[in-house]
Amino acid sequence: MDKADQLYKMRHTASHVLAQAVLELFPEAKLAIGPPIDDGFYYDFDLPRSLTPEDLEQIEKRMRRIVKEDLPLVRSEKPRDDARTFVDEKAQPYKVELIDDLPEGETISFYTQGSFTDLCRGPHVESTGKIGAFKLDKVAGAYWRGDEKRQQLQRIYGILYPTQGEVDAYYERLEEAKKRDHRVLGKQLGLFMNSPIIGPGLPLWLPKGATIRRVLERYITDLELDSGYQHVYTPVLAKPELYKISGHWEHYRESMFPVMQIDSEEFVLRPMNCPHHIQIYANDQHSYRDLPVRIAELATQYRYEKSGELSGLSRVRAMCLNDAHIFCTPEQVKAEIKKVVEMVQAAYRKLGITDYSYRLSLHDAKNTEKYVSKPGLWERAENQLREVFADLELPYYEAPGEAAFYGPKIDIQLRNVLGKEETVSTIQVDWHLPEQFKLEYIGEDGQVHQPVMIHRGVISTMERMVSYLIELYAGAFPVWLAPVQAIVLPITDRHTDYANTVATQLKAEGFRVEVDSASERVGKKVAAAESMKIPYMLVVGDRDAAAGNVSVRRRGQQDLGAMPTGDFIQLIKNETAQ
Ligand code: TSB
Ligand code: ZN
Repeated sequence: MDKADQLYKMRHTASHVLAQAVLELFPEAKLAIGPPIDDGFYYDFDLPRSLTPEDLEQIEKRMRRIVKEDLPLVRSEKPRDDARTFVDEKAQPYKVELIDDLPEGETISFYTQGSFTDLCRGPHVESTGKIGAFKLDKVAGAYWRGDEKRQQLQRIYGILYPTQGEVDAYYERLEEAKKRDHRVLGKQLGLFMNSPIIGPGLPLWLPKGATIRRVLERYITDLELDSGYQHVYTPVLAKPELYKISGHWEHYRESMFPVMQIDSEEFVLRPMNCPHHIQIYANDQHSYRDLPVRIAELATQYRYEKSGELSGLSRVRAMCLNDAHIFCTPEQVKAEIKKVVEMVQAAYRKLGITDYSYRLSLHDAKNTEKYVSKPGLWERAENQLREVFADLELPYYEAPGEAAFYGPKIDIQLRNVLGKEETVSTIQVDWHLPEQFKLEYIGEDGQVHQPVMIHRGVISTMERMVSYLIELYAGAFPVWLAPVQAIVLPITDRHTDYANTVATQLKAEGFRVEVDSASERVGKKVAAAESMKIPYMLVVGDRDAAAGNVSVRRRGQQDLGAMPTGDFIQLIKNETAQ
């Protein structure tokens, strides 16, 4: 959302109206910040007690009164000292802190509506009557400045659109989205679980979820083997020294689990696999003739993600990445990246992912804590990626401050069912780690040279990709991915033997098949299979058994009629071969 957008201004003004309403009802409230966001706005408050749903109703009522009053929003500017005194007198310590943090020389502006004034850059709509249609949605906990060590605040969220029709449409979309939410479906379809005694962000894959994962892993491993990758296995622990050399210690430590001591040595869980693959590369001498060396692993890594950010399978603390590190000559970088882009495109075609965008994730020169600083490193690597986009004629957008600490990335961005954008596949150019580890190859000139590294994840983490696919397909996976591809439904107990014969035939052809031999009406079994989103239901009764047939029903009420079992096998083979 652009700041100049009318909708941005409406949502931003609504957050001021919310703050005014809260202050009128709770004069001792301390205000933190209140920005516009996708679908609406929020404001963080420090309040003497927890808000109840009734409070939310009262606050919303009060907001509607302020809207009716149609108060104009008036901008004013104050010198720093006056600004500070002003918010201090109003007993607003969070605002004092915000002013203290503003860089010297910055204009300090306020917006006033009626009796309420807030520190704010703007912009806003002209008056409180022009904020559109809204509804207060919920209250959630939030920390001041997102820092868990600081004050816990209450965040009130509102939904806002220009018209009531759009607000209603938002809630309808939300209802629809909830049905697709991978956390809901993951439970319903028995794909994964969490256990409080194991811990947050550490999901367990159940047999059906593990089947989907295994199919994906086989698919991508085969594709990598065809594309000249070599697969390795490496341990999930290493000594901190490894990460001190790589720079993770300096730039990535906040995302690492703490050190553990064993005997007289220290170890850490790895947050990334690159330094391990580097050790494998460095184990041999390389000539330019061997390059590129492509080292791949379905590698488990551990990251400390804040508990508030964890979500189902899409953001976890233990994850298995479809990782690879390509070691190549500087001349080979662009061609290798293009191959990876093509691999991503091929994988997405196979997975049925069509709605994605390319993000060029760049560094932020001001943030030296997050990024390594070496002369020329960023310009060279970032320009190489821009050239790849130009050569491939791919549309993309740039995102400063989203690079890895060691280099820029091509990130492939997908939206989850709630509209949240997530990075899935990633391709990264790295001139930093090869230098840190003094990697070498002998060039055509007989001299020692330094290779360049490309880090890439095509499927990304199994966790994130599967969370995305569950939502994409609303759990109704294409046949090749479905954990159970067909279920045989005997009409009565009499037909169970024949059902088992059919299942055996299908299993012999490599299909994942179950038999529902419960003593239930077949209608009930069909309903159960539909709710598990199994692609094919094979109903078998007397006539089928006599003729060697199955009566085929496709998920979603399509009756394909009776056919010889062999014909069905051909049908499902054709479908999974694509
Ligand atoms: C590609 N060293 C590189 C690797 O060689 C690397 O780790 N890159 S990464 O940090 O960007 O992570 C790769 C991908 O893992 C991301 O693009 C994202 O899709 C996925 N990912 C990152 N963090 C999480 C998480 N907490 N839960 C699930 N998936 C994650
Ligand atoms: Zn890496």
